[in-house]
Amino acid sequence: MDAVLFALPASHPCAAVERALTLKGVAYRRIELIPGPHRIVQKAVFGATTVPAVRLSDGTKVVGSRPIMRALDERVPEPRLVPDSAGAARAEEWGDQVLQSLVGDMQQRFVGLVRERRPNLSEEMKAEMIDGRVFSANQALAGGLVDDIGYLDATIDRARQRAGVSEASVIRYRRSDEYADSLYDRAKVGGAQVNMVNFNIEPLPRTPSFLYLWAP
Ligand SMILES: N[C@@H](CCC(=O)N[C@@H](CS)C(=O)NCC(=O)O)C(=O)O
Repeated sequence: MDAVLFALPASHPCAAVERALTLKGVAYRRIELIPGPHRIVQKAVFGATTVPAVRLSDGTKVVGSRPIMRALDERVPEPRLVPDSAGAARAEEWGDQVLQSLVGDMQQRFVGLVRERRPNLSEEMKAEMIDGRVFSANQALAGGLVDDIGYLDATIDRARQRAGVSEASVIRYRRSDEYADSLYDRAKVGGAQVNMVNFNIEPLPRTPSFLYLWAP
C-alpha cells in the first residue's frame, strides 16, 4: 500500500501523519498545499477543508490525523499507533469534550473581537484569520488587520497626537531581572551547570496566557 498526503507547511497534525506513515513503512508522496487556496483543493478531493488528508492506494480517502491513524492501523497492524484500550478511548473523549471546547471557545472569542473591532477587514482576511495563523506585517496591513506599520516611537507619537499633547513621558515598567528590551536579556548567561533534575521553565511567557501543563 502507498499513500498521498495532502498537507500544509508547519502543520503539527500533518507532521504526525507523516511520522505515522514512516513508522508503518508506507511509501507516500506529500502534496504541499498553499494556505488559503488549500480549501478549494481539499473540498474538491475530500469534501472537507482541513489537512492532513490521505488518499490510500486502495482508493480510500481519509481526513484528520486520528481517523488516518486508525485507517493505517487497520491496514498495517504493526507498529500499532492507537492503543486499543478503554483508557485511550476515554482520553480521546476527554480531549474532544474538555480540551477542544476550551480552545474552541477562545478561538470564537478571538474571531468575534477581531470582527467587531476591525470593521474594515477584507473578505480574504475575514476567511483567513479564523484559524489563528500568523501574518506578516504587510499582509496584516493589506487585509485591514492593523492600521499601520511602525516602531514603538511611532506608536507613542500617535498616542500623543490622539491625546492632543505634545509633551508626555512614557513610563515602561520592567521586572527586576529584565535589563533591556531584547531577546538577549532572556538568554541564559554563565557556565555549564550540573543539576540533579532540570526543570526548564524559561520559555513560559511572562504575560497572562492560556497554558495547559501536563505533568503525568
Ligand atoms: N484535529 C485535526 C486538526 C485539523 C486542522 O485543524 N488542520 C489545520 C492545519 S494544522 C487546517 O487544515 N487548517 C486550515 C483550515 O482549517 O482551513 C487533525 O488532527 O487532523
